[in-house]
Amino acid sequence: MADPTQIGRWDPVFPLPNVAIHTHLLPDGTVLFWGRRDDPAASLNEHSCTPHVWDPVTGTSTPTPRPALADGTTVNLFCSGHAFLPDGRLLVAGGHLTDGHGVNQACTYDHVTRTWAALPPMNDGRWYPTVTTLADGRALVISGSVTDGSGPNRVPQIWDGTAWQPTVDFTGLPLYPRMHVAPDGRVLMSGSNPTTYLLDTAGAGAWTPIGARANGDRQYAPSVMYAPGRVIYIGGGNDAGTDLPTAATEVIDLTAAAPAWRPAASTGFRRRQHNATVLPDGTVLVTGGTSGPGFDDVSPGHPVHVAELWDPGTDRWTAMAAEDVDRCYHATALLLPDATVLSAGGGEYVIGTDPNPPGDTHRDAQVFHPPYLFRGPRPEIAAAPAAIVHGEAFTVAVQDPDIARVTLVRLGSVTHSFDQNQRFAPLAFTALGTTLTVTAPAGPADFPPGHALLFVLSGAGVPSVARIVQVTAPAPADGPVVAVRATDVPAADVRAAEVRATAPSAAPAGTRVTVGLTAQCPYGLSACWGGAYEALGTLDGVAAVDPFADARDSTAVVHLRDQGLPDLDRWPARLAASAGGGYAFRGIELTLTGTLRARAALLHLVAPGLPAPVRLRALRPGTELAWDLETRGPRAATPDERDAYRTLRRRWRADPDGFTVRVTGPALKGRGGWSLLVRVVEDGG
Ligand SMILES: [Cu+2]
Repeated sequence: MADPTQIGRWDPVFPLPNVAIHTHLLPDGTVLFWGRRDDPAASLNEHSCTPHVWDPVTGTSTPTPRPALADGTTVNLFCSGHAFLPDGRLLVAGGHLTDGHGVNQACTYDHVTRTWAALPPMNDGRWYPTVTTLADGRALVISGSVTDGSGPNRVPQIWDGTAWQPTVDFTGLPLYPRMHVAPDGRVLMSGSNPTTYLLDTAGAGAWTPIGARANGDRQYAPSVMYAPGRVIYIGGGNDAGTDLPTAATEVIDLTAAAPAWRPAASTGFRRRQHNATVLPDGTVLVTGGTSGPGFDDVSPGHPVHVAELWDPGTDRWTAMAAEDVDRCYHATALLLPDATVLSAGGGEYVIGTDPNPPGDTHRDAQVFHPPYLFRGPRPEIAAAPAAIVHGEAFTVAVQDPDIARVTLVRLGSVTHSFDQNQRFAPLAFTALGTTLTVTAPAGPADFPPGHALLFVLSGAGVPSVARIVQVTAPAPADGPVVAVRATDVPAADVRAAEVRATAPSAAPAGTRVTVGLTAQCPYGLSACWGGAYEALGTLDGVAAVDPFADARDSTAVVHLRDQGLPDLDRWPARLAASAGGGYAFRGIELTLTGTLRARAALLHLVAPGLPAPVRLRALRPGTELAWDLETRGPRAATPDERDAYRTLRRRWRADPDGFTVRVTGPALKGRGGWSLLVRVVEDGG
C-alpha cells in the first residue's frame, strides 16, 4: 500500500467550470482562474472569457466579471502575464487576439470588490509576456508577441502606479521569460534562452549577461527561486536529434561572488509543460508535463502523472504519488493556504488548424497533499499580524511551542509552466513559550512587497495552515526609500549588453545569409524567436543577426563578417548545441554580388570575396527556402522567381563581357563546390 508519509496523496479529481490556464491565489485565500473560451464549442479566438473564483474551503466556483477596456471593449486575458501589486491587486498585462498576436491592454483585479479596472494601454501588444513585481513595488512587463505578430515586444515597460515607463530594450526575448528579482534588486532572466541576464531597471536600464545554462534553450520549463537568491531551472524542451525534453536541472546562486549555473540532480522523468511549486518547507514539487518528443506529446504513456519533490538541502528528487489526469500544455499548479497543491487545467490549443481533441482539454483539478501533512500533528497559528514590515520584528502566537521553522511564500500567479509571483523566504525567529518573535525579510529585494502565505512548521516538518500577511516597505517617516540599483556592474559587461540589446544600426558589410528555421513551437518563428536569435548569433563567421524573423517565410537573416561564404558544415551542429531541438535547420539562401562567367558552358558568379566561383542554377520546385506554416512544407516560388535564372542567362548572352549583378537564392554546398539556385536578380552596385 502506498505510504502517504513518503509519497503524499492526491484527492479525487473534481470539475471546474473552465480550464485553469491562468491560476492565482488571491489575498483572501480564494483562487482566481480563467481559460481560453467559455463555450467548449466556440472559436479558440474569442475576445472575452469569464474568469472564475474557486474557494478551496467550500469547493465552490463563482463567475467573476470579465475585464474591459476603458471604452467597454472586451479583452481575452488568455495568454496574458500577471503578478500581484504590493496592495494585493493582480496586474494582468496583454492577452489573446489570435495565436502569436497580442493585445496591448493592461488591467488590475481587485479581490475585495471583485472588479477589474483598465490601465492605460501599453506600447504594443503582448501575447505571452511576463509580469514581475519589483523591489520598489513597480511592476515590470516584458516580452509577449506584438499585435501584428512580427515578434516579441522588445521594449519592457514598468507600471509605476501612474504611467508606463519604458526601460532598455532587448532583441531576441523569449516568450514568457522566466524572471526573478535578484538580491541586489536587478531582475534575473533565467530562460528560456541559454544566456541569462540581469536587468537593472534603474535609470535608463541595463542588461548584464551572467553566463549561460549548459542545457541551452529550454522552453516550457519552470524556473523557481526556491531560496533567497537561489534559482533552479527544471527540464524543458528539447534535445537535438531526439526532440525529447530533458530531465536535467541547473541551479544558480545569485548571492555568490561570481554567480554561475551548475548542474543539479536530474528529475526521474524527462518533462516539458510541467509546473514547479515551492512548498512551505522550501522543497519544490514538480507536477505534470510530458516526457514525449515535440511540443506537447499527450499520446498515452507520455504525459507524466508521477509528481516529484526536490529537497534543495540534499539535492535529491523523490517520486511522489501519481495524479489521475494529464497536466501538460496549459496546465497550472498552485500552493494553497492549507499547504496542499492545486493541479489543474491543460489543453485548449491548436494542432495544425484544429483545436486539440476535447478529451485532451481538462476542465478539472486535483489537490495534492504532500508527505509533510502525514508526519504528525499540524501546528496552528493562533494570531498573526495582517501586515509586516521589511526588516522589522513581529509577533506570532501559536497553539503549541513545538515550532522549528517560520516561512513565507508569495501568492502564486501561474501560467504556461511558470509562476510569475512565486517566492520563498525562511524567517529568523525566537520563541518564548507559544509566542514567536519573527523577523520579516530584511529588504524589498529579498522579498518584494505584497501578500504572502505565512507558515509555521513543527519539529517534524509539518506546516500549519497559513495566515496571509501583507509584506510592506517601512513607512517613509522611517527614512528615505533607498532606490535599489546595482553599482558593481563592470563597464565592459554593460557595453556588451547594450550592444546585444540594440539592433545593428549600420547595415553590416558581410554576405547576407537567409537561414530557414522551423520553430518547434506551433506559433511560428517570429513568436518563438529568442532561442533562435541567440543561437544564430553564435554561428561561425556571423557578425550580426537581424532583430526580427520573417514570420511568413519562417526565415531569419544573418550577416557574415566578410564577403565569403558560410561554414555550412558546422552551422547545423552549432545551432543544435545552442538551441537544442527547438528549431529545425532547413537550409540557407545567399545574396551575392559579382560578375558572371561561363565555365564549361555553365554560368558562374565570381566576386573578390568568394573563395571560388559559385555556380548559378535554376530554382526547381521543392528547393525553395520559404516555408508554409499551414502545410509544413516549402512555399512555392512565384512564376517570376522560377524564371529568374533564365532571364539572367538571356541577359548575360546579350552582354557576355559581364556586368555586376546581385543574386539571391537557395545555396547548396556539394562535392563540386557551391551552387546558388537563382530566385531574385537585382542590378549590382
Ligand atoms: Cu498558450
